[in-house]
Amino acid sequence: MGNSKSGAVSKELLEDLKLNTKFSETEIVQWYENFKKQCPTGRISKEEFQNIYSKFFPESDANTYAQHVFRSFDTNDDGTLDFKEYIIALHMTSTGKTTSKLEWAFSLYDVDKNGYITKSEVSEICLAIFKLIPKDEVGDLPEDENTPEKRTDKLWKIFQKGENDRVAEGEFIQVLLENEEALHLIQYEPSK
Ligand SMILES: [Ca+2]
Ligand SMILES: [Ca+2]
Repeated sequence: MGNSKSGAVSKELLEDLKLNTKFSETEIVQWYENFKKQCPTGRISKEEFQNIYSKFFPESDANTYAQHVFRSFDTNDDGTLDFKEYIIALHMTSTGKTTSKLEWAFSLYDVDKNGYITKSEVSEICLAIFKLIPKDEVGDLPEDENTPEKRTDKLWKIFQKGENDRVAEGEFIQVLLENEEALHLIQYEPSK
């Protein structure tokens, strides 16, 4: 018999994804077919990911932010996104419950993946976010968050941390669950 349908998603992976996301079998199979069509090698490189991502932000420079998003999705650190990483990412960022989204946000901000967020990591992501915001929208931002530095300071103050302190994942999630403003500051929501 063998594995004649090598193009199909394996049973183990399907079970795994059904368990770890709220997607149905039909959805996963459908996404897998699309994924294989767009990406016959079964893996998305960082460059391909940046290209795809940039299409959503034609008026700004999404490259730096896309690199960070890619890093946060590439959970096994091999420099490519496979189908599992892609689906889990999709689940966490679009349809996941708030906590899963915040877990993802934590991994986005934890640039060196050491389990803690420092102020310089917040500053790095804020810089990337600012490149993502179209120029005409930057002018509409409140005075105390209209530069990457101000935004970083404002966020860091909400976490009640000193310059050289760091934030652990549990703390990060708890603060964001309790603070609407922090939730707004950690991300860029396109206004249109
Ligand atoms: Ca990977
Ligand atoms: Ca870190």
